[in-house]
Amino acid sequence: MLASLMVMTCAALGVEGAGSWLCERPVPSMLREWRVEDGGNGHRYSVVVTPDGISWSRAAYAAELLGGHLVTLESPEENAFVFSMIVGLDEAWTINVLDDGRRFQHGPWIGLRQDLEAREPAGGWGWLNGGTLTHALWSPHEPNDRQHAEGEENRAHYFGWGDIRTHLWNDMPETPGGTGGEPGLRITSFVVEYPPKG
Ligand SMILES: [Ca+2]
Ligand SMILES: [Ca+2]
Repeated sequence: MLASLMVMTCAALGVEGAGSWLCERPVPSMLREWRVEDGGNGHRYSVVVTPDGISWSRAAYAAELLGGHLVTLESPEENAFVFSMIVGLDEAWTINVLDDGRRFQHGPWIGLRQDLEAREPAGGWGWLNGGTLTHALWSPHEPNDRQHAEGEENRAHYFGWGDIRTHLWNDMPETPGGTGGEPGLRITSFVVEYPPKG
């Protein structure tokens, strides 16, 4: 159902340039509702996979094209629901191996970003919809605002280490693996949140 929604969106908008990647390849995805009767908010969620990698801003733009927004995880329960959608989805994760052999799991972008004027590394984080970050689920030692050649870490995504994918988050530059950045470092997916039906 959602796959056809995406195809329609691309065709209807005649997306070129910035959005053309959406139309160039099939997009594995699923659409799930966090049902009110299950304690949820009635919103629907999908995972969009972009095998060549995608910047946070392009992901946010694409989420709007699809009729939603980058996911805003405003409770631990909502975060757990979304994580249950992505944890087993291999295409949504990439593995980054450092020179010293340590391995990290890089999962989907989420709609969490940092005010550029804020104090580093933990200040000024907030949701795209203006919601405040009332419960931060950072991975241990994150956010660390690790300096990359392509910039500071001011956007957030799901993260893990070794072979473990977790429900916890890491801060990351807007364009991972950008010019001068770490070769091969990519985020290859994002989660879209849609309003309730009707
Ligand atoms: Ca930062
Ligand atoms: Ca980080």
